[in-house]
Amino acid sequence: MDDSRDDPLQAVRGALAVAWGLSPRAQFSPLGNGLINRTLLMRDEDGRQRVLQCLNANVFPDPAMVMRNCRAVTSHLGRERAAGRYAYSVLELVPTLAGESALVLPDGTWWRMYDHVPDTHTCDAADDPAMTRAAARAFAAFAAALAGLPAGSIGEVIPEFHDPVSRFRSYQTARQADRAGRVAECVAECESADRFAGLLPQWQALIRRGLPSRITHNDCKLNNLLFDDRGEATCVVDLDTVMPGSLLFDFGDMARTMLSPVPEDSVDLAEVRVRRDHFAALAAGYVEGCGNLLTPLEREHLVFGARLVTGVIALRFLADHLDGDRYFRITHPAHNLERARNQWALFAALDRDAGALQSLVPAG
Ligand code: GN1
Ligand code: MG
Repeated sequence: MDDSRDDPLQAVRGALAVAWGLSPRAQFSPLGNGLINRTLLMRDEDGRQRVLQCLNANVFPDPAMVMRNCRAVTSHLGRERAAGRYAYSVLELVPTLAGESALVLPDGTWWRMYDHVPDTHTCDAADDPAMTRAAARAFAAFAAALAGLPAGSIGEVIPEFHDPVSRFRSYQTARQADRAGRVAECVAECESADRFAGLLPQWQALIRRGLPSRITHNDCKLNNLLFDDRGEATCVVDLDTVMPGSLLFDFGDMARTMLSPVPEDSVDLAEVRVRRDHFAALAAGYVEGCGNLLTPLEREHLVFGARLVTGVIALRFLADHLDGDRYFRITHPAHNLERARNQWALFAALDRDAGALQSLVPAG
């Protein structure tokens, strides 16, 4: 971003510089492909690089809770790493000069800074099964390391975030309201949503059978993991949705972003498919990384988790399209519909292959 008059940071640049002791010539450029928060790479004159984020207050109604969770997670993982029990890098929050973990500006926006992990990059689709396996191991190790966090130390930042029943209800509400007048052009996508509802009784049965609630990441997309220049998984990022959840949610988000050869918004639906070699790698890496965390009930339902989460995100993209695009960042008016179509295509492919895929999950 330059210093021109349309600099989108102009209004806040001075306050950020004062809060974190940056030079007036610090440069900011957009970073990553996140759909919710605004993320910038900050380069200061002395060569320092940091990641600056503005929390999306529409999505996170209690930013103070988000920051408490982030502090609890990063300090716990830091201790696990120091004790040799966690092999990955840990994000480090950079406090303001006043010692606060976030800066709250008079306009109500929340800003926070992380150290930049040097020589790393993100990927939107997995090139080869070795990458999928490494990613699964890293996200699994993350959940396993968080198992030691005392219950109650992490708040629920977005209630019912992955809850399929509540997500289906919200989709129905959006369809009924038809705020953007788009329902008529989404008939096929709404039919897919109705088919998804067939999974809900099975989900409810799993809860009754004692599916464990754990501290999970809840946004295990491939691009929430940093890779180093040799292609090794290095650091789990995007900690804002770490909260009580199910391992099936984490496995599901990995599946939906690593099994298909194309990103979640690709319009080339003929390319959307489940790569079995990637599934085998995903399951092997996940079981390996979880160690003895995974119970038989969880292990036996990993493919169910993949179907469930792929369906839930398709519902969320579709509901947002029907609602007039108020939640996810889009680049063009049909973007959320394209994402929904892509994820419904993947959902159908997972449904077709479910039995064969589950048989590829190692015994652990
Ligand atoms: C959002 O912020 P980002 O892009 O990492 C979303 C996830 C979705 C994802 C879809 C808080 O994640 O739940 O799966 O987009 N995060 C939130 O790409 O809603
Ligand atoms: Mg992200």
